Amino acid sequence: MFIMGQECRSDTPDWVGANLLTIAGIGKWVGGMKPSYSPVAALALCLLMGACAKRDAAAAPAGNAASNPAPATAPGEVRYPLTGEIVKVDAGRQMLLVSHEKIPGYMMAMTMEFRVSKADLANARAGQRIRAELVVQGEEFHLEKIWPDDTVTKTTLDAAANALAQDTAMRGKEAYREIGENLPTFTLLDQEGRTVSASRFRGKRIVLNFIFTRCPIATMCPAATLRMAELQKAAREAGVQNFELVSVSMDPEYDAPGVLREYAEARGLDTTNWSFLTGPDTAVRHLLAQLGVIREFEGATIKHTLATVLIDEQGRITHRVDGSVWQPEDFIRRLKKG
Ligand SMILES: [Cu+2]
Repeated sequence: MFIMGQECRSDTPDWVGANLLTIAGIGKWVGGMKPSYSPVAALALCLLMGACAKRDAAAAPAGNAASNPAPATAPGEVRYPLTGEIVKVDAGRQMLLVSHEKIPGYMMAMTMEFRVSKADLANARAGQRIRAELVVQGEEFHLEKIWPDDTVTKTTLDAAANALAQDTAMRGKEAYREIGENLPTFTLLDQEGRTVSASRFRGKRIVLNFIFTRCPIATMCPAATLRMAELQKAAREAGVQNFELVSVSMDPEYDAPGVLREYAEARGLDTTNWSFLTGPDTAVRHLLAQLGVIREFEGATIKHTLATVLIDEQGRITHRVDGSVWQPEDFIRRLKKG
């Protein structure tokens, strides 16, 4: 399910009220939607779908992994962490056969079938080690938030996240990277669960931003994604070469690779040169800090700013625009110059 604002105005803080939100069925962009924009510096209070979920960790300081928003939990639903190995991908029945480890307090180790989302199914490979959330509701159960959990992937992601954290610490007050400085080194996972490092984009221009799929404020993340899609189309029409779009999730607790894939597919987004990245919260947190984007968990909400950054072929930051008020033409002009 996707949430879209039924109104696109946001100059007053009353959009915090649920009256601006409507829950639409699986769908596409609101066709022809032309949002008007909130003031540039406005901090958005993004109401998460998890509003009904309890937030014990809410009081923890922002940036603490434990302060991530709780999953959107339906009444009577219980969630268990699950680890195991995919034995078979049954595309026809949209099921994964998984040999899973013991689920303390619920089930012993066994091999059984789980229903998964179409995106998770498309990402799944037989023989792959995964971790996921087992969602049980009465007789119904399925897997959500599936992450690759093999040793190589885990080690690579953790090492990169720790290096990035150390880099922030070493830079101290200069952690924020200004125009002219390099994009920090990072390793994350894309919407297909593949490991992606910053170095993969060397030799290409990148436009990078941060979003999260649960963001219900039409003028914030959804508008940013809409802009990126416009930019992608305009860049292609203008014949811009060696150009990639990167959208990093600021909500990795919820945005597993399959969630990002579903987000892109449901909106008909073209991922041939557009990556949706997620990964350890440590990596995301330090990337946000170094690129000057604020994210704060507050109750069941995420308060965040937005920034769109242009990076050149050598990995240098050459331009940035804060907020969702930016014109694709501004970036196209700069992309054409290179
Ligand atoms: Cu948002």
